[in-house]
Amino acid sequence: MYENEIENIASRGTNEEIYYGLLELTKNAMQQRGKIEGKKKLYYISAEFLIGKLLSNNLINLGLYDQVEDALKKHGKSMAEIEEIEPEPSLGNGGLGRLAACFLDSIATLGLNGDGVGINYHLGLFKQEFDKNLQKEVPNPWIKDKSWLRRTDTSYEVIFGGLRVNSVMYEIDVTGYDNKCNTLKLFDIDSVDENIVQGESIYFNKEDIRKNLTLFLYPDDSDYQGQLLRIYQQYFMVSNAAQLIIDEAAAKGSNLYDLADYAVVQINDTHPTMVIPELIRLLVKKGIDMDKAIDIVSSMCAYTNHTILAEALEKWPVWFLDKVVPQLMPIIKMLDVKVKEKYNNNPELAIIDENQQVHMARIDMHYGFSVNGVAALHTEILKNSELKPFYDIYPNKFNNKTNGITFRRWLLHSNHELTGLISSKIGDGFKKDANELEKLMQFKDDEAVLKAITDIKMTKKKEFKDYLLKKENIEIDENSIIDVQVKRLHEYKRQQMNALYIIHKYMDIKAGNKPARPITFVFGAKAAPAYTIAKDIIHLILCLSKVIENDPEVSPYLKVVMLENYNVTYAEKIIPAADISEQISLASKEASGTSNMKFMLNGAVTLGTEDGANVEIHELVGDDNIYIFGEKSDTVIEHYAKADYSAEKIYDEDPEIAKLVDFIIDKKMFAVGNKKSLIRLYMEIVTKDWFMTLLDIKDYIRVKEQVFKDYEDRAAWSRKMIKNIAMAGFFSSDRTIAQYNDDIWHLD
Ligand code: 26Y
Repeated sequence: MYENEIENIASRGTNEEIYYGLLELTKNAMQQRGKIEGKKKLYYISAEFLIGKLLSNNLINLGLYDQVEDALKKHGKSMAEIEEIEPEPSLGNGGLGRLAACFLDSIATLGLNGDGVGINYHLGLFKQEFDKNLQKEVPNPWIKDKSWLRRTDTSYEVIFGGLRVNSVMYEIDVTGYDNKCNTLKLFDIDSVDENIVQGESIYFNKEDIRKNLTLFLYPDDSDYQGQLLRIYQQYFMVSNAAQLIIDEAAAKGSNLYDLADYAVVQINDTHPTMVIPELIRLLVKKGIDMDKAIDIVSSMCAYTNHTILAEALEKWPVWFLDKVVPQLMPIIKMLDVKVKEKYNNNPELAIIDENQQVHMARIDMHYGFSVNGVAALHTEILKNSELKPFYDIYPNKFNNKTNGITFRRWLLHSNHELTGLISSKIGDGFKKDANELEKLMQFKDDEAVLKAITDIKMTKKKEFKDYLLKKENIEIDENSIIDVQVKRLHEYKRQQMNALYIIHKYMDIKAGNKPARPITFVFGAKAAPAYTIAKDIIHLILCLSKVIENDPEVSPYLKVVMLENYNVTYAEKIIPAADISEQISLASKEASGTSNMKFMLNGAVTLGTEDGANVEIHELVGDDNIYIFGEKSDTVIEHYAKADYSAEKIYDEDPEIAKLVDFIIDKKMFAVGNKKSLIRLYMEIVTKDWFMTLLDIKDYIRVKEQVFKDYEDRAAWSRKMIKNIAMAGFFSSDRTIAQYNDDIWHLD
């Protein structure tokens, strides 16, 4: 199909013309496919959908990719250059948003009736630029006249106290791999005004809701106007979702008493929690008795928790909600009273606490039917400590759903070479059933296959080298070991510990110990605009990069690269090129991690703590094919309980560690950096170190040295790579989604 059209498009003059031609063709082809249907529908509500560029992925899922690539080749073009034209949608931040995108792909691939519901942020998450080795945030407009978005006639009124706005629903088709389509529904308002953002700034009048409501994802919330705006956005998202759910069910014949036969809602972290009181409110408005409405809604809402960081569990002051969503407050108060009556005023279970704060996750746990964590260890920690009081009263609600990733994007699209090799050895079955990857183990001693795998890694390193040179004018050595840590910047993820290792290595080389082979350390991370220490850590990394570059004794052996504006597109380039995957969070703090799975699938070996899904990777590949270091989660949790961890004590008693930390404020660093920022970070690490960097630094250095040593046995390393690829099947999001459906959603 489409031969003539594709040939015609490929013959056009400019890459732009080709891109827009392919965009239209792909959109039409998806419409032709038709929609997945069914009585019951899943609504996956999420503040983020980090969908990445869509052209290649959609072509792969439609089975048209090879045909397009061949046609382009005939005209001297490649998909890679056409893709450059496509803007990356800026609708997410990190793992939670990318997970939502992988899930949409798998839901459609499995033929399940399920849509995403979110917000159409015009300027998205900020775009990151580096200026004087500091992060600068600028707006990231991504919506063009012609895009994947389709404007619909669906519109709802959303009321915030005295303020009324009308929504516009946009849709993006999501095609399954060799299957029909679902849709991602993104709500916007007509009156939004991009002009209230002046020039390169991400600051604007936060009170002008009509103009700013759908401008940014996570606008700065360091002041209370910013926090109120978050609530406006959240309510806007869920009020639209709730109205849509009720309309769609009614259109299919629901009398609303049976709404749960038509709809199930997955609440992605607490950001969409207000969908619970909003659905109750709407059902009551339609004449359903309050208690009945609560029962109906409770039987159709399920909650996913993505964090155990106390500060990330959302709490809003009652007066905030009174101001933004006065119509919801009586319902939230009533839900709270019922809990207090039932559970004897137990303060740990209260929705509204004694300080008049509304605990969003507690609404989900009391008034939803399922609570899931995102990796085995994470779910155990939720049950046994973080959410224990809730597990005690609702043991049957708790379940684990270990995260997954879509192999269409993270293997078929991002690594054609590896995909080709695998197909040639074990056939194409793994594309539909990822567990078939295990068949690769028959080749674990096959020298030709082992060599082919290392050759592909080299090809991807060269490709990345070229990309980086063109994009950022940075040159790396493809023969170096490429060690990568890419993820949101957060102290618990411990990018600062990786930086301390680099300092160690720098000093070691200065002392005359040259590494067997050069090493390239790659970072990619955005820091939240108001998170000062996170920005200081970016500054540290950028300064280290300069100090090393300026030092001819060290620069032949070490290079530090901080990618500017790390995003999905960048991830697709760097992950296949990585030798080592850094997953070094403080044990117990990383709910799951998903880049760990992407790296493994592309043949990188993990250097990590026993945290999140690393634990499951470790179990699958065995001790010889992963590098584990650091304190275990039990010990860490004990340190927190006893409050007995002291960074200062370690610093005072261990001169080797002190030497590394002191380098942050060395005159070499001051020469290239900002004194205030470096001193602030130094003080933070010595006096606070909330995430216990100094606890694990020595073990980290020890094990990392071992990694670099082992890398030199190329044949043995290649066997580690094949084992990682072969065992990655468990982390397909097709498996995760099948489990969500079997245990929670029960769609036909
Ligand atoms: C500030 C607040 C509104 C907020 C904004 C974004 C809170 C949290 C987030 C994002 C969280 C996030 O991305 N969590 C990650 O979810 C992944 C998918 O489950 C996990 O793999 C990862 O461990 C977790 O950090």
